[in-house]
Amino acid sequence: MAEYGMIKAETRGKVGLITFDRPSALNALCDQLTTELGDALKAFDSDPGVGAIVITGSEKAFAAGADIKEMKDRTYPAVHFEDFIGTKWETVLTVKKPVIAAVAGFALGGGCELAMMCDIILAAENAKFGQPEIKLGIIPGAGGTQRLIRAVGKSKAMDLILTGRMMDAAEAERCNLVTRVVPVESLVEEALKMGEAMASFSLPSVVMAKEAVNAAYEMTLREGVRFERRLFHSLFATEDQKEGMAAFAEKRKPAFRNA
Ligand code: CO8
Repeated sequence: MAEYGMIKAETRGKVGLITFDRPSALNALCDQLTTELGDALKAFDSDPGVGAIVITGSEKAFAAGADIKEMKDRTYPAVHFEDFIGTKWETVLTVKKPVIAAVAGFALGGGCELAMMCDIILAAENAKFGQPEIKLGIIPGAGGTQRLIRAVGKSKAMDLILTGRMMDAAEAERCNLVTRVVPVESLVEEALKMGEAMASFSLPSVVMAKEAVNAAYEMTLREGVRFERRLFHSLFATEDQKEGMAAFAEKRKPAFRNA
């Protein structure tokens, strides 16, 4: 695994674990950190030994947003022509394997948006989510206005985006932003367990299940069901479908080969 300066990337069993390591700035997402995150995600996605990926920060902060000090002097023409927050910030959306955000502490602005780009958010009891951009004279720029409303509905999204307030883990669980809340000290272990469970199944089915669920964001119900049906049918062309069903009939554990 490559060495990075602002993140750590390691494999734990069949799970790729990426840990933000920029404590001096509460893991603010500067250019270097974002580049390293993208590189590590691509490396894990193409590693046949990895079946799922966990992204986490420290106990104090998942990520306190885009780096304000790096952004503050940028001009309109510069951000426009560079396409600031362009595709590089969204590499996580191109990953085929499941990506779990394990969030403790602050997940603010771009940090909250990054967590929402992941497939699942698992929160520690001390997690705090928010889109405080309004306090800086800007608005969310990495999908916050679009993904938050889909996750929590209009009133809550407007409340968070227009007041810039933070919501705690209990509120985030009540409004379905996160799948569940766990103690801070077991956050990473629980996320790895979740990833390991996913990685134990046939990769083609895991990848297609993720793709089908994500398609629901962008399709009508009729198109989405049609898309799901096509993927479902295609899995009957895999060896793992034969193995999974034979193993059930023979009352044994399946030995998936990702084929
Ligand atoms: N950028 C740069 N530095 C930061 C950031 C940040 N977002 N957040 C914290 N830091 C730095 C602080 O400046 C401080 O550095 P120093 O010690 O050198 O002064 C250090 O981290 C510790 O921070 P605090 O002393 O402020 O710690 P506190 O515990 O008192 O407060 C808070 C924690 C409440 C999280 C506070 O730091 C804060 O409000 N941070 C800013 C949060 C914010 O506004 N985030 C949104 C940024 S804008 C954005 O994300 C736009 C999205 C664009 C898309 C991104 C795509 C992924």
